[in-house]
Amino acid sequence: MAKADGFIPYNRETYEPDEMIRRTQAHFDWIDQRRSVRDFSDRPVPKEVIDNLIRSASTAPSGANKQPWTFCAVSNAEMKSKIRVAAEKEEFENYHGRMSDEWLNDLRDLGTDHHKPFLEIAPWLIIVFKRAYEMVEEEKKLNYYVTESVGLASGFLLSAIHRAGLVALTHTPSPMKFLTQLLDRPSNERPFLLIPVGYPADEVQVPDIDRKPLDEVAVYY
Ligand code: IYR
Repeated sequence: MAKADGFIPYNRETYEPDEMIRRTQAHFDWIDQRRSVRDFSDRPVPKEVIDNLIRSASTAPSGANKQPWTFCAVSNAEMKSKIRVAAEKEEFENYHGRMSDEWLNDLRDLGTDHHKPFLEIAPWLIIVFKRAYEMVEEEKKLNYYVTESVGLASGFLLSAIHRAGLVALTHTPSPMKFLTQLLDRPSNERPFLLIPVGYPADEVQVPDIDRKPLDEVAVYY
């Protein structure tokens, strides 16, 4: 088939319905094992693993293929401590006045509070920044669907972390402006998520909460 310049063939294996059912069931069983974890081991994780996780995240689709994200990977103990101190300061305010009673009540099952020891214990913190625009030779260049794109990349990142047998938490110590300052990011970048990554602590526990069943999340027409 003739193709326009700038296109290349894309050939992927396809499957018969029975095999698709088997594969999609197996994928669900696997990804359903992923949980947000707040108790990490301090066991080191090689930088090469983090490189590969970020490479996988960066394969996500994005508006006009602008790939409007930056992943800051922090293993330096001093920097992790600074991030913990600043995050706990914001979270103290969140838990003591900034969050509504309804919000605090909704968090009860998760057992969270303003203490965030995992920010020092986890071997890596990946801070995802969204790039609102690009500066190219002092000219502002647009990015598109930035939040959607960076959300997708973060989802890809979480699934790659799960594949590695590691655990993570999608943490949002808002306001997150302190991350721009501590990590010295340029003004076109905005902090999006702070994701500690590592091995789980020994005998880790997670909240006994459920996924919604299919009939609550899917509508067929
Ligand atoms: N950012 C706070 C509060 C918090 C908010 C939501 I929404 C959560 O799902 C969990 C926690 C914290 O990290 O403790």
